[in-house]
Amino acid sequence: ILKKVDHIGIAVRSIDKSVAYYIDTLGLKLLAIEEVVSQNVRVAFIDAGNIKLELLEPLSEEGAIAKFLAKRGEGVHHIAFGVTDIRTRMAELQEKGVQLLQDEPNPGAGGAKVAFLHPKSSFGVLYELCDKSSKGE
Ligand code: CMX
Repeated sequence: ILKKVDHIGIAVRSIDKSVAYYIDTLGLKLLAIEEVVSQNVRVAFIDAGNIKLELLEPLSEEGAIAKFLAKRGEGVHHIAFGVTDIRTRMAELQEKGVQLLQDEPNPGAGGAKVAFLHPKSSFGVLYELCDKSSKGE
């Protein structure tokens, strides 16, 4: 049911400082920068060919990314699977014993609906389900 990785989330202290590495040094293309206030982050999407990279900078000292940076420093934060029909996918995974971090899909970047799988039930990896088909649902 999870066929395609949409993006990889990378926690950074500063998008302004790190984005030049991806654009100027690695030669990748910046797609968009936006604030996702509900997640307390500013994000930059970078085109990495078959997937995107999502740089995540905390908007304040609160929230998941700020906590991650304080505890682990900069680095890979999550892997996001592109899905359709996110509520059905969530229910299927819950039935199989996967611990979800939300009961309802949350608003994510680009108008997507998102939900996260707890790293404790995913062998140490924070996975995201990302549904762009349900924009405006
Ligand atoms: N990847 C893997 N493991 C992680 C992790 C991550 N990104 N973040 C935390 N963990 C682990 C910690 O190492 C810790 O493990 P130990 O108990 O063995 O030390 C455990 O999870 C609990 O971590 P914590 O630091 O105490 O943090 P919290 O429990 O407060 O929160 C998590 C962890 C994953 C539940 C929380 O970050 C969350 O709800 N995340 C989902 C939302 C999110 O990440 N939003 C930001 C992205 C927004 C976007 O993409 O738009």
